[in-house]
Amino acid sequence: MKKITLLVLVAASSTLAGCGRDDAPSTSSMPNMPAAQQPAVGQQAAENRGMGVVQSVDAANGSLTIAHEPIAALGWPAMTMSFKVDRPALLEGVEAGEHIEFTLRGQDMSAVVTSIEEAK
Ligand SMILES: [Cu+2]
Repeated sequence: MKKITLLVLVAASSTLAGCGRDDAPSTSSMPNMPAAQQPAVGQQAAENRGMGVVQSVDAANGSLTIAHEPIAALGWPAMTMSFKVDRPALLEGVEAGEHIEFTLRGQDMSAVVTSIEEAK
């Protein structure tokens, strides 16, 4: 009984992560996979790469808005959203309309941008 409750909680938190979409990757597609071997929920240290177009930069708040492409590792669809940056210097020279590659730390809407480079 205790284990079942835990699995329900894990499933619920997976649903909350990832831009508000139900994108839990493997719970239904691999029913025989032991829970312990599934990707850990809430690995805040993991970094993922994304690509997108800068919509606006808010240097005063240390944030920018990116129309990002899907980020498969996070199960995110393409969308426009605002991100905080890890440090203000990341925003230097970044302008609206710029195509960028970026890295994200975190797996939900509060993910923080840790690097920005111009896309080639
Ligand atoms: Cu998003």
